[in-house]
Amino acid sequence: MAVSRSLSLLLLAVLGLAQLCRAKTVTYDFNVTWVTANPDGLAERKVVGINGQWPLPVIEVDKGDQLVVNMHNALDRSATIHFHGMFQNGTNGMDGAAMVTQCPVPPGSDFTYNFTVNQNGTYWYHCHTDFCYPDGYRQALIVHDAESPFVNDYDEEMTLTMSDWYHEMTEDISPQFLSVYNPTGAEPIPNAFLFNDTLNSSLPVKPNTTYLLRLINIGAFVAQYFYIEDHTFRIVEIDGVYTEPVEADTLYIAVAQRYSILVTTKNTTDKNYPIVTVADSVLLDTITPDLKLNQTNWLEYNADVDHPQAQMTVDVASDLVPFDDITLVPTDGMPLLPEPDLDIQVTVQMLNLDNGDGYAFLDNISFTSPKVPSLYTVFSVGDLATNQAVYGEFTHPMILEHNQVVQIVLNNNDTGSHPFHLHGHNFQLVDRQPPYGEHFYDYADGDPVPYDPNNHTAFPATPARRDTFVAPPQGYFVIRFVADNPGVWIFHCHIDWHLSQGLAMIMVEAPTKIQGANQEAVPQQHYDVCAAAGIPYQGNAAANTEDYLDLSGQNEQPGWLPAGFTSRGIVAMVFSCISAVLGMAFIVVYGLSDMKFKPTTNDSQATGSSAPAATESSSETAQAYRD
Ligand SMILES: *[C@@H]1O[C@H](CO)[C@@H](O)[C@H](O)[C@H]1NC(C)=O
Ligand SMILES: *[C@@H]1O[C@H](CO)[C@@H](O)[C@H](O)[C@H]1NC(C)=O
Ligand SMILES: *[C@@H]1O[C@H](CO)[C@@H](O)[C@H](O)[C@H]1NC(C)=O
Ligand SMILES: *[C@@H]1O[C@H](CO)[C@@H](O)[C@H](O)[C@H]1NC(C)=O
Ligand SMILES: *[C@@H]1O[C@H](CO)[C@@H](O)[C@H](O)[C@H]1NC(C)=O
Ligand SMILES: *[C@@H]1O[C@H](CO)[C@@H](O)[C@H](O)[C@H]1NC(C)=O
Ligand SMILES: *[C@@H]1O[C@H](CO)[C@@H](O)[C@H](O)[C@H]1NC(C)=O
Ligand SMILES: *[C@@H]1O[C@H](CO)[C@@H](O)[C@H](O)[C@H]1NC(C)=O
Ligand SMILES: *[C@@H]1O[C@H](CO)[C@@H](O)[C@H](O)[C@H]1NC(C)=O
Ligand SMILES: *[C@@H]1O[C@H](CO)[C@@H](O)[C@H](O)[C@H]1NC(C)=O
Ligand SMILES: *[C@@H]1O[C@H](CO)[C@@H](O)[C@H](O)[C@H]1NC(C)=O
Ligand SMILES: *[C@@H]1O[C@H](CO)[C@@H](O)[C@H](O)[C@H]1NC(C)=O
Ligand SMILES: [Cu+2]
Repeated sequence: MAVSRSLSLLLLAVLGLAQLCRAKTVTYDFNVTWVTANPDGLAERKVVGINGQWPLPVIEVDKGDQLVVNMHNALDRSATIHFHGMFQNGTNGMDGAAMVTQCPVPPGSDFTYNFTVNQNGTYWYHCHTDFCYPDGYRQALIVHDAESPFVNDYDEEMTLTMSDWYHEMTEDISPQFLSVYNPTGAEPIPNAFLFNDTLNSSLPVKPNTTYLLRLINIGAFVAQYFYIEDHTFRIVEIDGVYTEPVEADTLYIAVAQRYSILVTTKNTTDKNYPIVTVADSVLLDTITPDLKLNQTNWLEYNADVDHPQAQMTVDVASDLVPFDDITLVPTDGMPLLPEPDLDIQVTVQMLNLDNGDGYAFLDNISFTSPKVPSLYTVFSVGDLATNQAVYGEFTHPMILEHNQVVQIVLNNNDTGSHPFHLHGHNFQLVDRQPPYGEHFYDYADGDPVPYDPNNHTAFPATPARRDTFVAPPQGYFVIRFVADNPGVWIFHCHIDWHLSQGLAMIMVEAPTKIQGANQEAVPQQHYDVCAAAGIPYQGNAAANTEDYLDLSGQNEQPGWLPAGFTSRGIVAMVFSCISAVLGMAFIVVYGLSDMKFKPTTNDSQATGSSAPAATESSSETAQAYRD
């Protein structure tokens, strides 16, 4: 017994060593500057380039590699990089979430990301400061795996992104979005939808050949349907989790989600087939007349024959029934986690606060960045790191104990759908109502339907796992994960507009364990960046380094509307009626109410991504660090 045990340990050690020997360091030097691009052929604009290029480079590594990205910020605004879906196990400080795990990197500063990639599959990277990645700072990150369960089932692979696209800079859009002029919080309408950062692409394919397509929605807002005319495919991976292959014909890919599919081409080369993406127009408050919602690209079997436009059905919304991701089964067979040790229940709401702007809430908290990145608060406060209070009320912190089974029940009291992402983990998809498909909008009218622990559908025995999951309009989802990754992880809606409205909270996972390896993995350079940005990196959420339980001066969300104005419905109704008839009459409404005006010259949202001055203490500047 003892002998065989030590033998197997030895074997494990040897295998581990072999793995280590194969692992290499992959280094990227990213000089981040403005460049110009015109990906839709409709408008040239400034975009965030890397080393003078846009589209940005795809990061490619093998499992086990050490990935080093040396970022030099040559923009005139702050930036970071989040490696979406990477667990950052032991390197929480490399997660890239501004004011959660690092300071936003100010113009002129350098920041090195350095971590081990212990995962497989399809990921992406993007800027994670306010209003940053819609300007083009996002691209695929691929972890190649020579031993994937389907490695022998395909001949070639392709990486394909899709995204919404704006012609205006986010710094020009955002002040109008978060404004008293937009009380309903209507999201900015994109100008185009890109396919792999361009349009009208022909992807040359060989007949009778199987392709692995890695599909990634790197957009900031709009989900997209995806299908290929006259072709089915097999789903083999979602968000870095291998799944038992399942045949499907239509996907719904929310922002931040990834699907790997195997497509086998036909034996004949007489036709080209449209690859069709259709933007989910249900998310759009208005559809501008010249916005092209559906795009045709081609599986090109023969460059010399016709490239037909997609044969669109009449009513896309009801005719496209996407595959339900909750039904997938991971190849590793991980069973349903047991009943949770910690059950977090939160409700999504969209409400107006007393500055007239629309905010997003989990329960009654609209995430507001702390004065000190929460990870650095963990490092600062010693034993008090396990005390929720030190992180401030407005980061909405949850303290998770090491290896707890955690369940999040997310009830969505909003009529829109929200793709939620948890950093540092993937999670089991335990329940969602209504499911993807023809009933997805069933709860959109009438009262929201919250999760009922005593009356729910049977949970899957081997639940699908992913890192971004869509909450249906006025429905709910239930997810589970094990708190086996010490760190401060933000849980947030991946619609960038909603994140900026505060649709986020933080999980402070095993705080006393964060204070070991994770602390050592933060190099001095990261604190130097804070100093350069003028952001404190010690103390509690209020930057108090004397009394960690004294949160006075913390960043706060704006005040509640006075009684009688507490419902978004009333405000929206008043505004839409009055502004339609009288235009500027909203001023009268505000004049009559107790609402406060935010000085427009000091609209912190507009400066959300520029060089911060975090030592100021008003709730206005709090907005600047929302992330
Ligand atoms: C970054 O690129 C800009 C513009 O090309 C250049 O002026 C600058 O010297 C570069 N900086 C670094 C550190 O490479
Ligand atoms: C794509 O094709 C459409 C219609 O065929 C055309 O109007 C448009 O200019 C093309 N755009 C680009 C960027 O090639
Ligand atoms: C990256 O981290 C590894 C492990 O901590 C370390 O050995 C290496 O020197 C670091 N590389 C850089 C460029 O910081
Ligand atoms: C990566 O893929 C290999 C081969 O399929 C598998 O053995 C390994 O467990 C995977 N790693 C992770 C972290 O999922
Ligand atoms: C999609 O764009 C990326 C980045 O430009 C490129 O590396 C990749 O090859 C493109 N995919 C296809 C199928 O052309
Ligand atoms: C398709 O490929 C398979 C092997 O990959 C081969 O056996 C078959 O003959 C091919 N069929 C055609 C029509 O080329
Ligand atoms: C191509 O031909 C092979 C046999 O030659 C057949 O097995 C396969 O199903 C055909 N593929 C398609 C897409 O028709
Ligand atoms: C495709 O989009 C255009 C607008 O971009 C719209 O006119 C057309 O009806 C759409 N087709 C379908 C079937 O939705
Ligand atoms: C949210 O509600 C809780 C419980 O009612 C209360 O203690 C807390 O102060 C509220 N927070 C805000 C921001 O209103
Ligand atoms: C959400 O909606 C449910 C059902 O209408 C209601 O009972 C609950 O109070 C609402 N929650 C919040 C936070 O508004
Ligand atoms: C249980 O849930 C179903 C589906 O939402 C609902 O139709 C039914 O009325 C519920 N039953 C009870 C006892 O609440
Ligand atoms: C993190 O690493 C620990 C120890 O190596 C391991 O037990 C845990 O499962 C890992 N967690 C994740 C999310 O990778
Ligand atoms: Cu959202």
